[in-house]
Amino acid sequence: APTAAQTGELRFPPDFWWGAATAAYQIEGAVAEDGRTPSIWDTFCAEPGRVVDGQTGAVAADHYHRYRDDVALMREIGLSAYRFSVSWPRVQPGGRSGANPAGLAFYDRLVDELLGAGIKPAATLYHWDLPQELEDRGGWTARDTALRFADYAAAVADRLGDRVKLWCTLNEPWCTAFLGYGLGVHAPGRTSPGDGLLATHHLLLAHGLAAQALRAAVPSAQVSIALNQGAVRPLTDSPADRDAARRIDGLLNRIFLDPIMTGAYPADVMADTAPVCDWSHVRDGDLAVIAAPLDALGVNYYAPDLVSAAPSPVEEPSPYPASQGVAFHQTPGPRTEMGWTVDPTGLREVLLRLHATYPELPLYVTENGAAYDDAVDADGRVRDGDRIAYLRDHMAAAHEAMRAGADLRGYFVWSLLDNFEWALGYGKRFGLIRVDYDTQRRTLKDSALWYRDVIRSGGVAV
Ligand code: PNW
Repeated sequence: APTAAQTGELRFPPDFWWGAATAAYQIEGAVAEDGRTPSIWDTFCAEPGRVVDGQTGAVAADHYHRYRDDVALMREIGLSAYRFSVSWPRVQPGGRSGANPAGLAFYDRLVDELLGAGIKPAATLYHWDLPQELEDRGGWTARDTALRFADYAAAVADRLGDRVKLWCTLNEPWCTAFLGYGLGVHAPGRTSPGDGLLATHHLLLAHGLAAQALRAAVPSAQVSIALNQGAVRPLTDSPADRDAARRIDGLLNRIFLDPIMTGAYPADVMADTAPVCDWSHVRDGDLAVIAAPLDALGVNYYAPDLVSAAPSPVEEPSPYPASQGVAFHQTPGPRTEMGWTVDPTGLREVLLRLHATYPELPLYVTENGAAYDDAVDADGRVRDGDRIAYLRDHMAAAHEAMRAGADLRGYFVWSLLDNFEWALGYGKRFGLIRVDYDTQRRTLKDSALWYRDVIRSGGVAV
């Protein structure tokens, strides 16, 4: 038989977590069932012009009713872990009342179903569905929202903490703060760069308080946060372009990572954003809460960024506060349906930088994947070779980072199922499993069958 080297097979550790990820609002549907109240995404979707074709998550992939079938499909693929998110307004209607037993019961059933299938549950507490009532009181620009989040985290930990193997407090606070409050293309659709920075701090405070609540409820809880971490590259080597890259790196990566890991905001980012934010909302003691030790860091990686200094102030609205001096460019290379350039070297770069900066920090890739315009062939198969190539090349990049020392424990494909891709609606399909939204029929794409073989063999053929 050929050796691993001859066939070009990259071996992963036997205890490596092979996962897939989803988020509540993107797959569950059942938005008015069992006591759930509206979230900011229900509100946002109802506003004309916010989401492509006025689509909403009201039904989505109907996972709330089909979770048993979906877990059976996960088992067929052979997943060792599944990352889902808990819907705050399902578990704590309005975000302020007591816990809703019927809402918690859904996640209780899901977790048991996963364990019965031999799949480790990884739970995200906030994947963007803030209870609307809390938004009406200021949302993430209000400090109180962070305190409410800690109560909610405690309720979830009380019910699921004996079985959840990994917690993610927040998913991609960059998106919530800068797409939701700064640029306004995500819920709640506010357009104030200063609000984006207020939201950043209150999200981080919520993370720190929730970490405390999780550990108080379950001393052995494994606590992480899923951050967008990207490679930000300068267009040229000029000092001006390099400074533009420093600025965007600060607002994408370091503004979230540094307070958590070191207990301080990056001084350059505070100076850069002074025109839109005086930072007086940061109170004594907050940073100590935010810097509670992490058990692992989750990295969500899709594509690199390419930036330069702009010759004149850029007028096009940007998610990045106070960055009118920065121009964004398309990284050369093939792109996915999202328009995002396929560049696995960025993932290796991100993992190696994290390893170099925080050598002891265990890492998970909590999201990585691609949207493609999958066709269903006459024989019912979805031949998504482009997705297989994307996943294979990113797994190979992750493997390189591991060989260079990064302590990567697992990898979650975004996403298990085709789902509601936020403001872009159902047109962008990220799933390993195709969903026919007319019939709710599921079909394993070729990528799912390929992933099954990767998991079975514990290696990726390149
Ligand atoms: C992430 N950007 O969102 C989310 O965690 C998922 O819910 C989502 O479906 C997935 O990636 C694909 O979009 C992002 O503008 C949204 O750079 C926007 C950006 C990045 C990630």
